[in-house]
Formats: sequence, structure tokens, C-alpha cells
Amino acid sequence: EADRMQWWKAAKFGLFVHWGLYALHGKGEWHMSGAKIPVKEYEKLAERFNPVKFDAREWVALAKAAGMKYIVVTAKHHDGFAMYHSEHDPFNIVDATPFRRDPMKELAEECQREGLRMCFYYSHVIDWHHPHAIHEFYNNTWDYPLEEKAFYAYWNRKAKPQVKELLTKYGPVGLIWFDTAGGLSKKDSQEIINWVREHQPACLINSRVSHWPQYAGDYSSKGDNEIPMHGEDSRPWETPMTLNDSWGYQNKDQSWKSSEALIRKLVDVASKGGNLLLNVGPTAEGDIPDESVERLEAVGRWTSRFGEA
Ligand code: JFZ
Repeated sequence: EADRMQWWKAAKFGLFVHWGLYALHGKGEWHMSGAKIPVKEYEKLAERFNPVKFDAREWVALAKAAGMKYIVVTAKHHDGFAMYHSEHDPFNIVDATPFRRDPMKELAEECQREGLRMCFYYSHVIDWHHPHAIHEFYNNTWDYPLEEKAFYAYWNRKAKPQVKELLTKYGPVGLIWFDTAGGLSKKDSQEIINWVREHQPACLINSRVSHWPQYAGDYSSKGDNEIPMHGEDSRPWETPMTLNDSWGYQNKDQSWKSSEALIRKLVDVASKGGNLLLNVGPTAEGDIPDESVERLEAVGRWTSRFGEA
């Protein structure tokens, strides 16, 4: 197994963050698709996105207090909006919002100071904003007719250049969390893996980079909240888990897991040799909801006493 896996296997526990324009609606990160919101209308959200309460020091301190060793933040989710300053698409937080700051830069610098690994989620196949992105199922068909699509106009001019930016402008990147690769060819799967290796050889790649088993990245991401049986997986694996039933902020979702349940899940995952990637969905103001903060702090009181085995 590759040396680059060592930090991740020792880490055990990371913070997942689903944060984007969709926080304004408070209906989760799939809302644009669910409500078939036209691109022109969705773009207007950016004019109102001003998360002045965002504080990289608070987020990183919270993760650290919880006992987490890395943070995976949505640099771009399926809506196609870059939560960082991208030269390759003006649909990004610096150029398109009144906020004008680059929270990925602020988080990367804070992680560096505090000894956590900065990692990015990047939706490489689904992109509802770009006219030429093609997924096997989840396309923006309400704006863009499928038959007019030219995939490589998206792949070569947005996806690959943006992944390169994340790997070249934010210091060392622990991993890139790719997602929902349905429809990506073997050739393009191999290409995006090579692309990451070329720009940061030590950066890990999760299994969702491709649906082809021979291009499954460095480790296996299980389904939502799925904890495998002991020994079921031959590769290193992680469980991505929500605190309630949502990834992106949903104001109506109050089905919070208890702190006790979360501690048991962490122990269950760690005892089976996996990693737990536990998610928060910050608001459009840049706040991590109180219910999430309380739970991460409670987990932290446990990990600080019993966590470093
Ligand atoms: C994907 C995204 O569509 C979703 O918005 C979120 O980012 C989540 C972490 O990942 O959704 C999935 C993809 C795969 C599974 C579950 C949810 N799965 O394999 O069980």
C-alpha cells in the first residue's frame, strides 16, 4: 500500500463540509436539480451570498476539538459554483458574490497553522451550471438539451483546470473527494487520476473518482452512513456520515443523531479499521449550526479522554 496513505490511516476521523449557494434556500445541495431552477435564476443567489460570519479559525478549532485530523470541504458541488477563486469560471465566490473572499484559502492556511490536512470535495462529473457537463443520469436538462452537449468542452476547460487550481494554489492537499462519476469513461477516469498524481503525487483520491473498479482511487468511500462488517473491505475505507439526514444545510431537518450515538459510530468505525468523515452543513451566513457544534464538542470530550489509542 502506498506511503501516501499513512497520515490518513492514522487520522481516523475527519470533518466533511457541504457548503455552497444552496445554503441560501436551506433545502440541501440537490435543490437546484429537484426544483429545476434555471441557471440564470440560480446565478442570482450569488449576488445575495455574503457569509460574513464565516471564520476559518472557528471551523478548524471545532474540528480539532472534536479530534478530527482533516477537513474535506465542497470546493465545487453539483451546482457548479466554485467556493474558491477560480480563473477558469467567473461563477465563483470571489468574482460573483459581495463576499469577495476565498474561504478555501483561509481554511487551507488555518489548517496549515493548526496541523490539520486540508482536503477538497470536487464534483467532477455532475455540473448543472456548465452547458457541456454530462453525467449518466443527473444532468441539467431544463436548461441544456442533451443532444447539444460536447463533454470535452466541460472536461478540458472547466473540470481539469479547476482541479489543477486546487492542487497548485492551496498548498499541500490531503485528498480530493470526487463524487458521482457515473458515465465517466475509463480513459477519462485514468486521466483525472494521472492529473492529480502529476500535480500533487501525495494527494489521495477516493473511490468515487470512477465507476470502473480498476480506477478506484486510493481508498473506498462507503455509502451514506454505511458501516461495513469487520473485514468486509480489502482496501482502506471510510464512512461518510451526516449529523442529521442532510449534507447541505436544511433548515427543516431536525433529525439529529445524539452525541452518544455518534461516539458509538466513531468507535464502531475505528474498531473495524475505517475512517469516519462526519459532515456539517453551514448556513449562508457562514455559521455551523448550534446543534452540530454541540455534537462535535461532545464527541471531542470523548476523543480527548479516550481517543489516542
Ligand atoms: C453524493 C452527492 O450527490 C451528495 O450531494 C453528497 O455530496 C454525498 C456525500 O455524495 O451522494 C451520494 C453518492 C453515493 C452514495 C450516496 C450518496 N452511495 O453510494 O451510497
